Amino acid sequence: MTTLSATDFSTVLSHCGIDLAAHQGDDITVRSPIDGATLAQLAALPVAAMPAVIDRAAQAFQQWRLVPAPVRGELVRLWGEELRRSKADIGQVVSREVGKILQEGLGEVQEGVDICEFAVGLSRQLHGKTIVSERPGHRMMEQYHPLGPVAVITAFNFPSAVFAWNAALALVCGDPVVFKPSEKAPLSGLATFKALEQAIARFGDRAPPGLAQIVFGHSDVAEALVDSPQIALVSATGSSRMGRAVGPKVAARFGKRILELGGNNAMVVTPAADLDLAVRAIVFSAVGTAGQRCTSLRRLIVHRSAKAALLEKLLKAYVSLRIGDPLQAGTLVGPLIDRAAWDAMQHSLAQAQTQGGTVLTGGQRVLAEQFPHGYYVAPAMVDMPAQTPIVQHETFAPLLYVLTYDTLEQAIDWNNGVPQGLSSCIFSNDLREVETFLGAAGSDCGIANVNIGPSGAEIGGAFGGEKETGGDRESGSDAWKQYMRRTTNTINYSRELPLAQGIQFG
Ligand code: UN1
Repeated sequence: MTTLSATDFSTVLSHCGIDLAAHQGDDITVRSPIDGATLAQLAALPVAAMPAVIDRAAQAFQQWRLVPAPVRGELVRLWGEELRRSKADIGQVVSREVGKILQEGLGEVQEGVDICEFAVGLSRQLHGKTIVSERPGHRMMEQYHPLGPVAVITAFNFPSAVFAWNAALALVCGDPVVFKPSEKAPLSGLATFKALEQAIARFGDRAPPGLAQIVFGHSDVAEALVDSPQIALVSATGSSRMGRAVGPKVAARFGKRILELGGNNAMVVTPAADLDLAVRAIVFSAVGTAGQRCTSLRRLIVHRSAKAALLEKLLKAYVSLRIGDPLQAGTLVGPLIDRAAWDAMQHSLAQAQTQGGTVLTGGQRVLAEQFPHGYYVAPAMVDMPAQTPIVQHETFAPLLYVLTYDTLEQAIDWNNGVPQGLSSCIFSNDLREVETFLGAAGSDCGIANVNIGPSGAEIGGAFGGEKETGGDRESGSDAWKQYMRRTTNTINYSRELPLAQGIQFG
């Protein structure tokens, strides 16, 4: 039995402003990974409808770019208010639809609130620089202007927050948004979008029609966005395989892109680590969200001298994990998103064993009697003799590989020796080890942490990674610049026309 009946769920949806009848259709079946129950049957937008959607966004851009940025910020402030108000409901939808525990569902909505607040502040800080000119009577400066419509294509695992990261920044930067949520999690996306619609309604006619649109559909709908020259920026989150298809298409039309792709995140545990702290961080980052964050911990690189003590503590923690209904208080590990995820995990486990690995714990399906259509799994840990091909592959499941190192150099080589470059961390209280890991010859990832795990980043920092992770950044810091176009202006207030580089002409 799950804690949320079908009637309760439809009440939660209606609190979020969702009327399923308005989206009814036969194209997309939304199932809860908790028990396999059908949550909704939705209509997909036919691809032939996409030009009109994109035109509407382009029309909206003509007006929205002229609204002063702090006024645009006011809309995002209202969105943040709506998200705060609906936090409990949207959090439930996320939990029910993608199976993450309620705490994490709520945390995800909070991430949306946080980015809205960040974006409101930003709306008064879209600064360019003033630059000295080499010519007398001249001044240089740069300005940031709105870019154009932004397409936001998201994955199932952060169906609310990743839309909010992108849309909050896009909107204050002066860009309309077209949102294509994952087919596996359209309701969480819709709930988050409805909060934005609510904010737009309160904001009134200062918001042009078509400022924010949501499209349900299959890959052809996403492709229409990717291929359209009217879409100035494509922000896509998903697998490296997806990014390999999207990246070149956007590049071929000289569009901008933000790609947030696969991660294969490691933790280095040195002899100078606080092991109890490390254990807590490992458990949260390896089994939280059932290992289905792009920042989940996948590789534990531990010093030979610390290994036995660390594994002893860790195995104890693993066996006491509460696996089950993510809506039940006390559960720490919910189900995998679907059967395909379970199959992929089994395949990787088999490969790991063929490649010399020893399963230390977990890997088996659990609760199959209670939830015949839910794929619950005991989080697995596999001791590996080296960084074999399967270890270099991202498996989206709670599957942690353990590697044993002797020198810090070897540990850093392993940390960097995978195609992905999203997140990483070191557990050590030794300043030399820590700074080496953070330095130029240290971790090559977009995120490198000390004494915290690789997942659960705050919105204030730029989020993203190198290599097959895509190379781009979203969320905090100066990621907003990607949602704007920069112009460099040189202004001559003299009566002469000196040329740069001292050129004499005529
Ligand atoms: C993702 O998994 O796509 O850092 C995003 C984290 C979250 C975001 C993850 N704040 O784990």
